Amino acid sequence: MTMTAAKAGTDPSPRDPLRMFIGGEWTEARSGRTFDSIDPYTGQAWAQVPEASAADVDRAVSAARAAFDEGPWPQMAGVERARIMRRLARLLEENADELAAIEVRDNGKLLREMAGQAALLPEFYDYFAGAADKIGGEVLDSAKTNFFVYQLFEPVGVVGAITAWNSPLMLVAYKLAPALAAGCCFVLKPSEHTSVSALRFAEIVAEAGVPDGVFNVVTGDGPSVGEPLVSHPGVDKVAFTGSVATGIRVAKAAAEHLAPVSLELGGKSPNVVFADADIEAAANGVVAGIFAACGQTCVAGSRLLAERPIHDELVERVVGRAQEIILGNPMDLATEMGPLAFAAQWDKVMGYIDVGNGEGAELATGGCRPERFGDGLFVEPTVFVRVDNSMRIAREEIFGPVLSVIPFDGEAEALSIANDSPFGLAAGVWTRDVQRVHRMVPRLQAGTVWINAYRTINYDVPFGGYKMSGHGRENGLEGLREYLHTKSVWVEMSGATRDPFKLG
Ligand code: TXE
Repeated sequence: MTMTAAKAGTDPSPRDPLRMFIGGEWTEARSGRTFDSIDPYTGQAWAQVPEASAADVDRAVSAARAAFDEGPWPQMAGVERARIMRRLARLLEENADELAAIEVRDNGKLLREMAGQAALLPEFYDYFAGAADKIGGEVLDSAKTNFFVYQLFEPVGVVGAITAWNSPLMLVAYKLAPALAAGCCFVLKPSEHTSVSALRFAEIVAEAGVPDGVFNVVTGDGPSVGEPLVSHPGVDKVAFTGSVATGIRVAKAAAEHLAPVSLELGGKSPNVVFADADIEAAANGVVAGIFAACGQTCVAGSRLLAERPIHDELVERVVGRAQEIILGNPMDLATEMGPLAFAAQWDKVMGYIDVGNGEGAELATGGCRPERFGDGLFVEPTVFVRVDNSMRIAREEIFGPVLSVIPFDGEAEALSIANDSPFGLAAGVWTRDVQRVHRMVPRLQAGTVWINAYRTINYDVPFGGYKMSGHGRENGLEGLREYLHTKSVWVEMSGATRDPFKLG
């Protein structure tokens, strides 16, 4: 055991420096070095995490490679893999409170949000366990009738996964649950801001009976650990969640050895409210879209497109609710917004507030660090009005509690503004007009569209982006296909000799 984390309701701080999990063993970094994980609410270091290097990555990939090439996992009957995954799901249920508390310490998100996520984790493993014994293959009705042709779906091999800090274990589940079901082996590099939950999670994976080497965790930063992982020739597939700039670097590095990459990147998602919408529900959805999780979510509804007849009333409601948001200790269940996750993130968000003011947008509320938290990493819920879609605060991902409100007239203009973005992750549409809904949905350039709702995601529904928001899909059966190769098999049945110089 690497850490002695306390149970629910008590302090989850590990007492000793943590160790990584490689090939079924707990190990320090080769260098012996560690780095601090900082609790963003207290500003204090609360855990020491191994600072890995390329040598540790190589150990982890070799362990995963050996587990894949020689180990039982890919050859095991799907039903047996499913049994182990369900054991993992039950253990995750038992440890949900503790995992939630660890995540709050690591990234400062609300306990009420992280407790919900921790409660959902087992369902990812249950859902994909249900698919593990149904992967099989398919007989093809080929026009080449002298052949019996079928296709097999096989695990892609060793997965190198890199995740972000905003929903740490959930982003792992998006990747690991389908990868395990497919029979893949896995090396995870969690964000350097939130490594602790991944290490505690590894203990639970081992306890569930996942064979040694199938799941490995290496910790450290992007350049020294992430880059060697995605560049490693022993990695067959890369799965990444993070920023666009890093996603592009990751895709280039993986391209050097032609590993396929799935990328779940940023967004600047429009929340489009028409004059005929239920305005109370819409205002609530707008608040959920941008102030939940302090706006630190890839699907944040950071652009509010408001139809002119209801623009002022909607802004008034959203601003009113924003001013009532309870800021405070993320562990307190009454709190609605905690601190941002780390100091650089706070600097970035405050920088964008300066940009918005400089660009001529009008600050309707917020824009400051609330005084009562001293130099804590808090940002007031912020709403800019009179935003033009060409402004930087309407085009760039801020990843904080900053809403840009843009007025529009009619459906055509709504669509044109909504799609005028480098991103295409999600969109919300608020209207009572069912015909409008069906006109809008096919025209919106986004991987997820919510109608009269916002920020709902589930393990059984594919999730991913258009344009600079990335490619590939996570969750649902489409998420499973990311971890499978297709092998076509031709069995000659006639026994005839064919012309060796003719195709087919
Ligand atoms: O992201 P990075 P950061 C956006 C958001 C945020 C900004 C910075 O706008 O403000 O990114 O966050 C690893 N090779 N999003 O710095 O750099 C890194 O160690 C391989 C939005 O955390 O993308 C971490 O594990 N890996 C996004 C992961 O990549 C590398 C969620 C993400 O880090 C690497 C997160 C490299 N060269 C950030 N460099 C969303 N939309 O959900 C870094 N990493």
